[in-house]
Amino acid sequence: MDTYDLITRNAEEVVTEEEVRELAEDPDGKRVYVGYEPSGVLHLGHLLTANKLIDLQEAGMEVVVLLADVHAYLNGKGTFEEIRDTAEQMKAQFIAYGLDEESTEFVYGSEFQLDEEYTLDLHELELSTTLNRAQRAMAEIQGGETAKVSHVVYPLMQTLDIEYLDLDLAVGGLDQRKVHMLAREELPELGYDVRPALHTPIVADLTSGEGKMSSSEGVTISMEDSTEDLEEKVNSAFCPPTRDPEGDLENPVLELFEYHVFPRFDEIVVERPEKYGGDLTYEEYESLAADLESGELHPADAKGTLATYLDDLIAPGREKLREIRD
Ligand code: IYR
Repeated sequence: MDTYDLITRNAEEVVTEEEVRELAEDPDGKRVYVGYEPSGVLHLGHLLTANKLIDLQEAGMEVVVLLADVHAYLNGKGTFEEIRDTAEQMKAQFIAYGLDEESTEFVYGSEFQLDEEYTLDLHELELSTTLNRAQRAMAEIQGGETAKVSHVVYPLMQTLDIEYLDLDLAVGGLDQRKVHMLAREELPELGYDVRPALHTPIVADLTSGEGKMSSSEGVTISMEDSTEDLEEKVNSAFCPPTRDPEGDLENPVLELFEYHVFPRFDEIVVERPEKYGGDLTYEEYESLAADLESGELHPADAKGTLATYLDDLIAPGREKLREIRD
């Protein structure tokens, strides 16, 4: 795969293609990051951006994972001490999942976000950004409750992180896009460079195929799930034959194959008894999707296979969590 394709595969949005093409010409040592509000247990949402980081590591880039403790605090996720604790667990699970321990830089937000220079830049951004703009940037991240002052400070700090971590590229789920757009507008106002961004898709809710899969609503798959939990969840997933059934619905089973399984395995084997046609082997997502649509692949076989591969991906992190908790 060519470097640009590797960098951008499975990205829902590239801002801007031209800037990312330029990066792809000389990716070695370029710095890229994702920031996460620390959470004790990783779920598929975290793993989707982690897959992108693994692609970028493979492309030769330097990966920074921001353990956004101050952001989590501003978003009401607990006391500083609790947040720090969960951040350590999060880091251990990312490494178990496959981020390279040697070359990945894990940084706590509080290591630089409380410095004087950062704080003064933050105040400058507070002066130049309207309340309305900051609230809009935050709306999708914060998920609905009444905005506190902390909720408008949050996106401004996320803007500054891109400069203070000396990054060449910002990565996040589509829910981060408005913050990255704000950053592209505001950083030059402070005399800093504009950076490109890549946004990963948001996977639909497993059982309904609507909206987004999230830990706060509906069903998500996490490092805490046992093999049986996982099978049960995947077996009850919505799985029509096509990718875009109708209206705003999605096929979450196909989405999970595309964004979670195919990027991490060279081939996928669907095991079937001879009397049902024997095993099927796929090297790319498109062939599996085509077989599901034509009826060659039965949804029940697709789900069983999905559960097996997801279980493989989750097993090392699940093991790590057990170790930490014991
Ligand atoms: N807003 C993210 C967390 C976060 C991301 C980045 I990139 C930062 O620089 C800081 C925080 C979330 O929704 O989890």
